[in-house]
This record gives sequence, structure tokens and C-alpha cells, in this order.
Amino acid sequence: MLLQQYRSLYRIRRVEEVIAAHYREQQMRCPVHLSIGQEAVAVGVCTQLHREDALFSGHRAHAHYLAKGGDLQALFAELYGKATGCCSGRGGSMHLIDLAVGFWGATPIVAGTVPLAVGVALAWQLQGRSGVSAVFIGDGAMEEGVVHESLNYAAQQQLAVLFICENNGYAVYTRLAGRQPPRQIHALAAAHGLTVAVADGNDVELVSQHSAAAVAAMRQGGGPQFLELTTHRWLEHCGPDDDDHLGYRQPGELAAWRERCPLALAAERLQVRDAVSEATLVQLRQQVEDEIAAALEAAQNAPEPDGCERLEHLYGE
Ligand SMILES: Cc1ncc(C[n+]2csc(CCOP(=O)(O)OP(=O)(O)O)c2C)c(N)n1
Ligand SMILES: [Mg+2]
Repeated sequence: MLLQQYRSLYRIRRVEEVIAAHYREQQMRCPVHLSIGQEAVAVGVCTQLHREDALFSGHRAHAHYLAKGGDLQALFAELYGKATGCCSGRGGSMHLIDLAVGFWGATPIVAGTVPLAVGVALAWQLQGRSGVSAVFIGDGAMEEGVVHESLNYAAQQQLAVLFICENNGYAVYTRLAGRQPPRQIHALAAAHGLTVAVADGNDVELVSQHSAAAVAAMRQGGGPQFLELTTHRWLEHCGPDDDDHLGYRQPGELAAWRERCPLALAAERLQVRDAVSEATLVQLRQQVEDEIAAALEAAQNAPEPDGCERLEHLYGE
């Protein structure tokens, strides 16, 4: 299991590094919010979801999409605005949708998908369908009124919604303490009557264990669950660059988080605890590199969308 998760962590890290490297060529004409440093949240949670479960995300969605089983070529192509993108090149980085893998949508509107996740869970409850509806939010999304309305309603109706707060300590340039009074984020969800847990979001095994418990409880009718997972974004809020020189982080903060790299933690555990050989990891990484190179090339060579289709999907049939 950890080896699979490491593969997924490495794949997501490298995909985003490749996006960052090519972004400067100005061929991806959409803003990109990268999750480098936060990969264990996406991987640990999605390991516990089924393909049929619904997943929603926000502006920082690449890792969530890939961890849920999203198609790599379709992700790259979407960023390049190509016809083979998961939204036919209409959406770009912040509007990923792929119902084939249960990825119900991402949106740049902070917290915009939260009530949609609740709505899916309500629909499935009314239809007598099992399944979990999960939504990733940031710490900043906790400042949106609709999140509290959604937590309240999900608890009141005992809906199978998994709220995952990826607490990276910042909304753009403002740290949590500058935005919210000193209290725990998960305490807000607990006050709404949800079952809550908090864990180190850089430890993929811990994330996975807490997610497994939350999902199992929901599948047994245990009502909505809330996970707060602490982590840190390594690069700038939006874009491919490092921005530590801007000085909005505490001195040494980024360096300390880099020391706690989710990939390095998993790799060390694999080698020291599970006696996985270096050769196995090298081979695994090479497979991932080959897959990424092929998917990138396919996306770059994919056709542009046919302009005639541009009014499709704007109106109901
Ligand atoms: C409703 C709304 N308000 C403000 C913004 C501008 N905005 C985009 S991302 C962001 C910060 C979000 O912080 P957080 O939820 O912690 O997510 P993170 O970027 O840290 O992953 C803001 C304020 C927006 N897109 N939507
Ligand atoms: Mg944040």
C-alpha cells in the first residue's frame, strides 16, 4: 500500500514540476495553483475513496484529480486548452471535471464546490444510493459563510459528506493567525455536530488511516465527517515560482516544511521499515517519468478544440 502511495506522491510531484517547467513557455494560458509539498493529503484521502464516490475540489486541484484516478494526458491537455482535455480545453487548471473517475468538479470560487458536494450527498440519500461525497477545501475556505451553512445542513440531514480541510496555514499571503481568532479549525466543524479528526497532512499513512476511519463511518450511516490536515505549500500561491523572498512566511518556516517532505517521509519509511530496495524505487520513478513524458507529448500534439463546439454545454438540452 505505501509503495503504491509513494508512486502516486512521486507522480503528482513530478507532474507539477513539469507543469512549472513548461509554464514559462506561455502555452498553458490559464493560472496554475500547484500543490507541491501538499501531495500526501490528496493521496492519503483518495486511497480510501472508490471510483464511484464523488470528489470535488477548488482552485488547487491537480493533485486531487490525479489521486482520484484522473487521466494524466487529459490533465495536461486541459491546461494547454486542447480538445483532448478533460473539459475539452474549455476550463483549464481550475475547472477540471471528469465524471468517469468520479471527479465532479473544481472551481476557482473559494468554497464554491462545498454546497455541491452536500447536494450530491443529499441526492444520493434521497435515491437510497450508497456512496460518499468528498470535498477538499483550504483553511481560507473556512472563512466563507457557505461552508458553515453546508456543515450545518450536512450534520442536520446526516449526509455522507467528507469535508477535508487542507490547512496549509495561508490564504494567498496572509497566515491563519492574521485572519482567524485563535481557535482550531476542526473545532468549528465539531460545533456543527460533525465527527472531526486532525492529523499531520504530510504523513500519507496517517492521512490514509484517518480517511479510512472517516469513510468507514460514513458508509455505515455515521453522518458527515471533517478532517483537518496540516501541511504547507512550497511555491507561490499561483504560478510556477518560489516566492519565499517576499517575506510573508515566518523566517525558516518554509525550510522546516521542506525538511518534512511527504515524499521523503514515505521513501524513508519504505526503505528503513519495509526494506524496499533503492533499485525498486529507482525503477518505479523511471516508470513514472516515462508515463509523464508520453502524456505531455500527447497533450502538446493534441488538436485545438473545434470552434464550432464552443456553445455546447452552455445550455441544457
Ligand atoms: C469567493 C472567493 N474569494 C476570494 C477569492 C480569491 N482567492 C483565490 S484563492 C484564495 C485563497 C484561498 O486560500 P485557501 O482556501 O487556504 O486555499 P490555498 O490557496 O491555501 O490552497 C483567495 C482568497 C476567490 N477565488 N473566491
Ligand atoms: Mg490555505
